[in-house]
Amino acid sequence: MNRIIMGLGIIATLLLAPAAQAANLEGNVTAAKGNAGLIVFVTKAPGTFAPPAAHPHVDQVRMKFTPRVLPVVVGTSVDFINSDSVNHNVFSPDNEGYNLGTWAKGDKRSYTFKREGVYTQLCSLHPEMEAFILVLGNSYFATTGADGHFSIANVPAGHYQLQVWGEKLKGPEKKKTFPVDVTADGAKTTLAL
Ligand SMILES: [Cu+2]
Repeated sequence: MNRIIMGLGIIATLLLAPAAQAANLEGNVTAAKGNAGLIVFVTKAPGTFAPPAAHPHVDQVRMKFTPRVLPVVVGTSVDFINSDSVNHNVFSPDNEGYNLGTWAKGDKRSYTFKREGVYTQLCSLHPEMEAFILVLGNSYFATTGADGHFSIANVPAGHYQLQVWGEKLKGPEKKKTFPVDVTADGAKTTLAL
C-alpha cells in the first residue's frame, strides 16, 4: 500500500511540475547586402534534437535548385527530386563530400547529414546550378522574410548566441555572434551585420 501511495506521489509530482518555459525568439536582421532569405540560428542549445520524420526536399525545377537555401538540424535526411524533363546530378564537394549520381524526372535520391556545416549543392551537368544546405546543431533556426524579420518558436528560456548565415555574407559577418536572453515572455532583438 505504501508503495502504491509513493508511486502515486511521484506521478502527481511529475504531472504538477511546471513545463519548461519556452517562448518566441524574434527580431530583425539589418544587412548591407539585403536582409531577406538569411538563416538566423542559435549556436548552442542544451538537449538533443531529433531530425524531422518527414524529409525536407530540394527540387530541381526549371534548371534551378529549389529552395536555394535549406537549413536543417543535424541527422536530417533530405530528398533530392528532379521535376525537369532533363537529367540532373547532385553532388557536394564540402565536408565529407558526396555524389548522389544523375537521374531523370520523377526519380529521387536521399542523403542524411550527420555533420554540422555548409554543404554547397552542385549539378555536374549544369555548372550554373547552385544551392546550399546548412546543417545546424539544434532546431532553433529561422529564415528571414522580405523585411528581414525572423521568428524562432518554442525556445526554452536561457542565454544564447545567435549567428546569421547568408551566401553573400562575408566571413566576419558569418562569425559575428549576438547574445540574447530569452525569458518566459520571449525575446525581441535586432541583429546588425
Ligand atoms: Cu542539372
